[in-house]
Amino acid sequence: MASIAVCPGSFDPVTYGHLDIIRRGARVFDKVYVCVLNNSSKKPLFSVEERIQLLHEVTKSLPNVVVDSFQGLLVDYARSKNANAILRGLRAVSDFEYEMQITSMNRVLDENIETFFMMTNNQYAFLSSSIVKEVAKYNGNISELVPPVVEEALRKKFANQ
Ligand code: COD
Repeated sequence: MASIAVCPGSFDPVTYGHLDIIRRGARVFDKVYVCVLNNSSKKPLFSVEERIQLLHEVTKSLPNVVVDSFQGLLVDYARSKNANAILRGLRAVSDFEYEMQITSMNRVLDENIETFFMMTNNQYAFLSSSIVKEVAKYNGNISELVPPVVEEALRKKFANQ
């Protein structure tokens, strides 16, 4: 049986931290669906289409990675792709409580889908889309935090605001 994982997130926008988890996941699973979903507690800067386009650009060298989006529950999306795993990244203890809550909820919704966690690469432990947006908004240097195509998209977004 093929191991198929969904790597879900807001990806608003994708950072080197996300990309590191996606790359490492693609070495472990046969296929990884990177799926943009709605996090009801966040107000996104980029549209779903913009986030998908950036994800496409930065994952194009990974043949077993598919970029997608879904409106609804993560487990429903995972089932529709015959995925048996959810892949999440963990940065710090502060991530743990939230991750435990959604992992437990997802298990109640579908006990056949396992959630796997990958520890962040130390160099990205502090990195989040929110931090990147904050720095970009005030014209700070984000070249170590996001791929060039994302940097350009952020510059354009804030130039138009
Ligand atoms: N290093 C390692 N991992 C990282 C880093 C980093 N620097 N930055 C982010 N990550 C990881 C995160 O830990 C996460 O695993 C993933 O990358 C995506 O992160 P975000 O912030 O882009 O995405 P989230 O956490 O906002 O995504 C939440 C979902 C959209 C997945 C969630 O809200 C969801 O499943 N929504 C659909 C509705 C649903 O099914 N809800 C679940 C039932 S409670």
